[in-house]
Amino acid sequence: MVAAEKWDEATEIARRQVRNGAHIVDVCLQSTDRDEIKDIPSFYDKLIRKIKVPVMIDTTDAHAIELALTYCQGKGIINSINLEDGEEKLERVCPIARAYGAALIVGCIDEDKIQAQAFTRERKLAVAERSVRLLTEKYDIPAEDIVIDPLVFPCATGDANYIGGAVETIEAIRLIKEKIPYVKTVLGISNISFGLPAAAREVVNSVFLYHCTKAGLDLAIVNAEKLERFASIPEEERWLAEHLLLNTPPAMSDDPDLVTASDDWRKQTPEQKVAVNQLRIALITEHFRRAGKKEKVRKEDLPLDQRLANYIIEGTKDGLIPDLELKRAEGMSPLDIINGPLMAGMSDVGRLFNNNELIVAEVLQSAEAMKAAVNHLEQFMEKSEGSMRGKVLLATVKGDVHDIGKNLVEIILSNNGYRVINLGIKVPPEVLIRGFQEHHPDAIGLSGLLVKSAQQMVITAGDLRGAGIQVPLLVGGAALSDKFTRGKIAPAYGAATCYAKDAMTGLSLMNRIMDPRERDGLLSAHTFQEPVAFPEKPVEEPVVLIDARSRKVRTGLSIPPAPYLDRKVRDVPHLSEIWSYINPFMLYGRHLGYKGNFEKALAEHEPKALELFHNVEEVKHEAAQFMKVKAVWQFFEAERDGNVIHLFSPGATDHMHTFRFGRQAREDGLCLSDYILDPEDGRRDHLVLFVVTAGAGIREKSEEWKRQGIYFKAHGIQVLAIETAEGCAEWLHRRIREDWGFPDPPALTMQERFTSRYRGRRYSFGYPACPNLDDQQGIWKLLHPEEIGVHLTEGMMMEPEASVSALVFQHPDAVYFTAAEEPETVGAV
Ligand code: B1M
Repeated sequence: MVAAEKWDEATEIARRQVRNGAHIVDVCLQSTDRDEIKDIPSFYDKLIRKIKVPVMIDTTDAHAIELALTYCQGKGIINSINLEDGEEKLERVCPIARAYGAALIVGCIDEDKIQAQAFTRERKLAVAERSVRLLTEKYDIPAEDIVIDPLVFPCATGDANYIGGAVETIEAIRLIKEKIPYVKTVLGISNISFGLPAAAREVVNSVFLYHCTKAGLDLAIVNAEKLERFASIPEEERWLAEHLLLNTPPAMSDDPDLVTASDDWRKQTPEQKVAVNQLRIALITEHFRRAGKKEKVRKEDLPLDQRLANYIIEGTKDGLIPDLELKRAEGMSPLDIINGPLMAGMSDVGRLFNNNELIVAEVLQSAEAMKAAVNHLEQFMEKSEGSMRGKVLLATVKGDVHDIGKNLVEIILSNNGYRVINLGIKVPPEVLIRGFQEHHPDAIGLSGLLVKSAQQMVITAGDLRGAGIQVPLLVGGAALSDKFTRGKIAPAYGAATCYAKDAMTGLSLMNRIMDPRERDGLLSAHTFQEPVAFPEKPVEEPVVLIDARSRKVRTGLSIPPAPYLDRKVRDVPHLSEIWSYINPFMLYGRHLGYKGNFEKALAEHEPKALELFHNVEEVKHEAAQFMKVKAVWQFFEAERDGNVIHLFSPGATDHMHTFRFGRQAREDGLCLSDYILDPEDGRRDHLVLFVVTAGAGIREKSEEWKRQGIYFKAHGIQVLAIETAEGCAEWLHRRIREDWGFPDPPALTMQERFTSRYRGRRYSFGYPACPNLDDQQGIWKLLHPEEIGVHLTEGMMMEPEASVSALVFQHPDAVYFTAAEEPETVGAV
């Protein structure tokens, strides 16, 4: 590829290595028949756009090193220098390393005329100690930036000089880690198995790596695609490899010389050494000859159909088109290729997702590969031809601007053979009915975020029924539940109504609906004519709802003065600052599907975490070009009156607005009004209202990428926008605390901030403490968030979708709680 200057394909290997778990990519462009200096710009320019892991620059040419370093983001690693020609290489390369802050790989090689490459553990340690002393004391290289390479000699070439080399390397690592603090160690593993059959090499490499890692090895240069996982190596093969590496004599042999040989290769006689080595090489070679080509089948050796399915499963497009062309050349029609190997890949993606072996982010990359394949094949298909498994009419219900969930459903369905007519957001029933009459879909999918939207789904279902529409209805959305679907929506619709907790569930429901063997069973199981009586909560003793302040909330505390009373409207410029307030669990876990503690995994360079992090960084990179974060907030004088809070313009006697809140339906229940302290010497307490948004232009950008089949970015930008809005709410709340005179303790961590370990609380209408969304109108009346481009829909949702509104209380006893529903508060009482 480099010779053919196929830079895209060549750099794709790096991406595949990272996908296969590489934490660093070693790049060697040095070759006798090419001009490395000329190749570096073409190769590195593409490379750094594809991978976000550190690059190890593998060359001896100082100019090439410096040129390559100019492309490296973050810390580069120079591979390598040594003392073979004394300090010459150090003089040439160390200044460059210092200038770019690059780490240095130092080989255990010196000027020794007999054996420059240190073989014994003692010599390796000696050369390493001398190198580190020179580098740290004379060339001012920090010890942390030094990576010692104790060298690997092949153990199976029969060359007597190298017998025992594996043991010496393993023991040298142990010594170096013990004697030279701070430095790291690295090895080019694959040299150890040079000369063995490929399948034996993978096993010997893995077993050697295992022992080196146990000895303290930090970095290993390996072909991530060809590394057999130690745990999955059969016991017998592990044994064969270990005895070859350690040159262990056989327990039984009719050759007395062998049996008496010491287990420690250094105590073996030269004859014994060679004899043991020969025996071990013969045994492992014979085993793999008999085992036949067990070796992991190289991609290119896989059957074409399997390869085509793998592109989808692995979400890679590298080699996809040529293989599609190969398949077409075999005479298979484009439609059969789609419905055959490609769809097989997509259904495997579904299975792996349900087994938690693939996360949302990876499913999106699989969909991208599917889209690329279908786009390519469509040019060879009759217009009339279409691999349609079914047609789905999809919409977010009236009054709701929720897009992100619906779009994910569209991406998954449309790349599994379904034609999706996406009617968009805020879709009233009459538009849905017209859409049905125009497209005659096999099913209708309704989406919505809020409880209000779930209620709108009941109305919509009733209107669809009224229009005589009875195709299966699929519903989904964050505030929706299977219970509500069966209990309320299904009876209103009168035909099959299925709750889909996520997009992949939506897909498996559609697959069953379109499968004649499963259809009737599924439809009848999801048709509920009568509202399903759910066991009602035991009727508790009716608690007399009082409006007395809960005793759990202290009074008589001094009222912190408000810093300002005028309305603040801000464009929040520093995106990276706001992004530091994003809760990683929500962004990487909840929305992109990462399982486990993302931050910890990232710190440990866990491959999936790394790749996801870098893919999101790419989205951030794009978002930085156009994402706009805006905020509006204001402190209001506030007085409590039972369960209501009156807000006043500065010093006014008549209140300008009243919010009525629910109280916990229990003894001494809490109510948000309790957190407003009574006036003190005529000085009122305050309540802050704010609205923030990061949604401008997001939908348009996401639609554009969705049309182009760039699904990770299409979903990623929406996810980033909603979490940026939430991050901005966290950022602004902190700022309000500072302005209000009670900044967070300096030691407060962001994680503690995400769990509200600070004074006061912020509450958003619609959330349990103040569930009445209609109160949003009060915020709009007082704050005019239209000025930052946020509008309220008839369903009390904020448009754009990535927006958050909140009330901020300063009371130190404020906590989160669930209040009883309260009659609406609309306008001044
Ligand atoms: Co908030 N929010 N939120 N919110 N938010 C909820 C929904 C809420 C339940 C939290 C709570 O009370 N605990 C609550 C609603 C309660 C109620 O209705 N009263 C709520 C509220 C009140 C609000 C605000 C009003 C708060 C405020 O600012 N005053 C506000 C409204 C925003 C607006 O008006 N524009 C708001 C804002 C936000 C954020 C923007 C910060 C953010 C994004 C919202 C979004 O997704 N657009 C957000 C989030 C993240 C949530 C929670 C935590 C998670 C929602 C989520 O996962 N979205 C949610 C609480 C919770 O669920 N635990 C909550 C991601 C999206 C991909 O998932 O929408 O579920 P989802 O779609 C899924 C499935 O539902 C399914 O597949 C999709 C993909 O897997 N699916 C279908 C959906 N549609 C389908 C159609 C199908 C099939 C499957 O047809 C075939």
